[in-house]
Amino acid sequence: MRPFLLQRRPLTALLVALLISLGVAACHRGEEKQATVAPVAAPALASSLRVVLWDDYITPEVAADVERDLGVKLELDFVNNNEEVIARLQQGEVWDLWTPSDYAVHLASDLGLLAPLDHERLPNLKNVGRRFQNAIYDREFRYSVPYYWGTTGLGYDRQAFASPPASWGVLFDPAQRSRHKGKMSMLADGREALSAALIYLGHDPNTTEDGQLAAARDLLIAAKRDLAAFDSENYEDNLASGNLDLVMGWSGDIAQVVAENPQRGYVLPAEGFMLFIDNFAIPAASTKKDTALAVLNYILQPEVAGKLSTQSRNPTTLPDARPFIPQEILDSASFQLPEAAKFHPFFYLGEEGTEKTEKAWNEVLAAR
Ligand code: N2P
Repeated sequence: MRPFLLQRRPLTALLVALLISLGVAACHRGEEKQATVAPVAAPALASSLRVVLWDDYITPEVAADVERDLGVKLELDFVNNNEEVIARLQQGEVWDLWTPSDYAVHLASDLGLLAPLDHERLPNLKNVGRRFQNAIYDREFRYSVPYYWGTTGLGYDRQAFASPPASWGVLFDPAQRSRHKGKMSMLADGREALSAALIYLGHDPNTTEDGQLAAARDLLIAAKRDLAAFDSENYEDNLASGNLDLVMGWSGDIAQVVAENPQRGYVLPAEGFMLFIDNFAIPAASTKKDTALAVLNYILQPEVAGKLSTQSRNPTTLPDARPFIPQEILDSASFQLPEAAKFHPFFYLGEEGTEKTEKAWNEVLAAR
């Protein structure tokens, strides 16, 4: 616990530097490095690979490219929750590739659920921006490769709000909330939901302090009575269709909705918000690690990463992928962090802290 706390500052510095470097990368779009196009030769690749990932993280189009170029059929399981994948891995489910978030890499590697990555088989690792190299949750890409980053904020229907709902108060202040009773949802994700409540209360979203966690839990229980749902699966559709006025959600997902319909918006709450880094990692139980490495190396090509980033609208960690992303997407909201933005990274909370947050979240889910 202690060494982890001592390491907080470098990550914040890393993220600030990362955000600066993304801007710098935009200025150097012409100076594209020679990309490694050929996938690394891996002996006797398996014919299929089971991948568990967040929605949209690999598109059917890129899966078809992988099958054509490597002869590997990707079986994609979409699970929009780190803790659910960890629980299923612990129960013995076998996947060959997974997209854990920052803190979940640390948690899963501590639990022995991830395989160390053989960098010899990942020559395209060099394409990952240097700013991502020393992430606090996994130094030097030992178990994971950062692939996307994004923010957690609020998607809203412009017709339902006179001005952008730029505060978590829209969910947590009873007077504001009552105006949209039954027309709002929050992510079904303990770390995310508790973080929003903690930020609104003025606390560190990575706190493990009992009183603060209890206050956040109680705030979520009160909000729950007026919510349509805790939902991480269908909220984009509900925002797009007008079923809901407001959804707490992830930047890339909401950007896809906004791109289709200018009557929808995305706003980062003024009190602060979470910034995530999602990664690729190979579960320890995979029996097809060579094939998983070959597929991972394939998607670490700038052109492939550019295609995936364009479709998911999640900013990529590969600076050289930017020339493969349309300028209007590079300029769009989900690729920017406003200068004065108050973002918080997710930290691994240690064994005890993880148990405490899971208990608080289970109490929210069980409450009536
Ligand atoms: C799902 C995006 C999930 C990001 N499309 C969560 N870190």
